[in-house]
Amino acid sequence: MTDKPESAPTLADWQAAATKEVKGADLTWPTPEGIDVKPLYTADDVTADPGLPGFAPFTRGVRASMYAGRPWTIRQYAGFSTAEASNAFYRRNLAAGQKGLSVAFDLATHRGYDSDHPRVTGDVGKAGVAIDSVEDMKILFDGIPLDKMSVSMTMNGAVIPILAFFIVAGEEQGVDRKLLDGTIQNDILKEFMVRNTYIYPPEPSMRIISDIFGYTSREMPKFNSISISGYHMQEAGATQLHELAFTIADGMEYVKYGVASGLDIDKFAGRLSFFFAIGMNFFMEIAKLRAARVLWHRAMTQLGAQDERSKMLRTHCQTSGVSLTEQDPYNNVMRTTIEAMAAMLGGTQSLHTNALDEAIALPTDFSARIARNTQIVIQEETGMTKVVDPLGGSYYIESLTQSLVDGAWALIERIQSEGGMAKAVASGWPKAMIEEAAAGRQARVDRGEDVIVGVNKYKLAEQDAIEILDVDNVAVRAGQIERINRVKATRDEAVCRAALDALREGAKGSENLLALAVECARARATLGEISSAMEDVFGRYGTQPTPVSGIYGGAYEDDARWTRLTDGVEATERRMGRKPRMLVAKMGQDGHDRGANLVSSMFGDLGFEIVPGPLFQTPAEAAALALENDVDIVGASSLAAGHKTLIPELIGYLREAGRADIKVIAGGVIPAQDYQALRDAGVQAIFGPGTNLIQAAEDVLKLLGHNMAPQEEAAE
Ligand code: MLC
Ligand code: 5AD
Repeated sequence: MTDKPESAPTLADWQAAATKEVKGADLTWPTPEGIDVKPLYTADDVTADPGLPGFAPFTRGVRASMYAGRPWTIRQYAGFSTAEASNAFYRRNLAAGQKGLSVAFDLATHRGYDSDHPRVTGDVGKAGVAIDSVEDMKILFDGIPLDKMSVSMTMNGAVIPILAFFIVAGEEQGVDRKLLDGTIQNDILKEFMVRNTYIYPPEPSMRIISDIFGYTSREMPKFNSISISGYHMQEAGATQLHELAFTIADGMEYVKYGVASGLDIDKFAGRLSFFFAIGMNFFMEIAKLRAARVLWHRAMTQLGAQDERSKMLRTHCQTSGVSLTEQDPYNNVMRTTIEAMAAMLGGTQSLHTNALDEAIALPTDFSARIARNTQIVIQEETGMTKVVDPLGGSYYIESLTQSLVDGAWALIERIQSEGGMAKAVASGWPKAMIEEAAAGRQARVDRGEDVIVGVNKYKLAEQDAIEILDVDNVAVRAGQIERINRVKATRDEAVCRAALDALREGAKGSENLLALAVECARARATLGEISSAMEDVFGRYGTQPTPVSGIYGGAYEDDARWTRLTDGVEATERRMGRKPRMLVAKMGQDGHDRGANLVSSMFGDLGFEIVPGPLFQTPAEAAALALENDVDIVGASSLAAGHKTLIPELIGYLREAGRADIKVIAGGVIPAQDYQALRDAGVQAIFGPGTNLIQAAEDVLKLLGHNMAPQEEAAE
């Protein structure tokens, strides 16, 4: 028996029926990836058989049994304050059902500075845990057996000292290096593109990665030597297609470097791992993970890998931070649930689900519990893990997977033809592509074309206050400095000096830097000392931001709200006798520059003269830049919790120089609880996450003394 009518309707019949229902409207959805998503997919859209899970090219997953055999690892990224506080947090989380660890280090550590360094006063213990020596690392894993627990460490800049501390902490726990299980992020190319916690210039940074591949493939066979990350690209505004293509191209570059340094591809490629963001475009994200596996298999075959394990893309995923909102934050629980489901339906190996207070501060015990339980509920209450790749064979999913494979491969081929990803990163075009996509997205949100519930639609009249985590950075720093001094006072100085000298010499030559750093870690050299021994030879890298222009303004062509602002800027210019001038300042070790770049682009498009401040300035340096350029306003962008220390200091320097007239405004991840303290310090306007830039520009013009015309008049 069949339920099909005698004469089955054709696609043309469906088209006619649908067209009639919507009165001829075009239902095609042009996505930011440049894929025209149709309202219906059928067997005609599926061009390739996805094969079987556990077999090449792994479209349907890297394991034959996938979650039916073993669910993905619930691996929550966490770290704050001291090693003691983070260790206690990890233990509570493991007892409550978390399965793997993932360490978030503070920005001082990322950038190779000890907690006593004058450049990092605002950063110690803030965005992650402060680690200065192997003694801190031992406390971090106290009571956590490193041969049993797999540990991911998100470290890229100071990767050599951190991995050395980890190895020695294991050693002093009595764990054989061969049994150390985990992952080090170690992905520097995306740091130069989007995340910005690099220390050394690109060439020596790439050497460090090859040295880590060499050391871990010999000494730590269970350890994943890299986590090639697209996550931060999507966070910076990249489309899923860009995230996919650039990440695979990054992976290919690392493999080429490893091979060029003399390693056998199949000796290290099986321990390369990946990391993707999972945002709100549900089906696109599922297809992205499937496409990533196909692409990596193809890329590794092309690069000459023989072993199937070398061609198998294993990945961690994290739900998208940038998709979450400060406004009506409980909505973030739903967003994260949807994203977590996309990650599992895409076949991730490991997952972090963000906490509902993501856009405001680091997770509390409460918000971490809800985030963790989101995964546990999916794993243990829904039956979703019982079937491997349950969306395999969906016409839409298979077609979307193929579109992403084709689109990304075209981009990858372009990158290869231009000499590979390191060259592309140096030339800057991938970063520019990401920033253009970010500006386009921001304009769509500000115009209400892309809906964000609670931000540009269904807004609450009043926000409920929620409890947030606040780290007493002054106390953490004082405690760290005390421990650094104790370590230095009790170590054998001659042994320590000799180990650091050997590392410095090794940096000049070709000896394995990780092996040399392990000796330094054993001798109780600090992270700052190990980093600067290499910095003596490699130097420290810095760049100038280059904001894109025309994208944000372009989206507003002929828009009355925009014209009203440009009129305002012109009037201000006439009044001041020159264009209004704004320094967009980034202080401290916070490298999140999406917001700062967006503000620079947008105000630049409006007709401001923008001074784009370099990353990592001290308040004194930012003040000097403001004075030198005689700016009217300083916009300080802060996303790593340093605002309460850094911005008041900046204002202090401006006042000292007799320039209290320079207006200071602040933007970024700033909790409402801190607004009053900043205002008391002299901050004249604060723009939190989800700020509409059109509104922000209006406020800035008012601050500069411009009387905005009422909206209605200007719109005529
Ligand atoms: C898995 N296994 C199975 C199986 N599934 N065995 C039999 N049947 C099945 N169905 C085996 C695997 O082969 C493996 O053993 C072991 O179980 C563990 O499984 P896994 O799938 O490898 O998971 P895991 O150990 O969790 O490793 C996942 C990973 C890894 C490979 C993606 O690299 C990882 O954990 N990455 C996490 C990265 C991370 O947390 N990053 C945070 C970034 S935050 P074997 O022996 O084969 O290994 C960030 C934010 C910021 O960056 O900017 O600060
Ligand atoms: N603890 C928990 N999550 C963190 N993130 C960053 N630092 C921490 C931390 N210390 C998460 C946030 C952010 C992403 C990059 O990682 O979700 O958006």
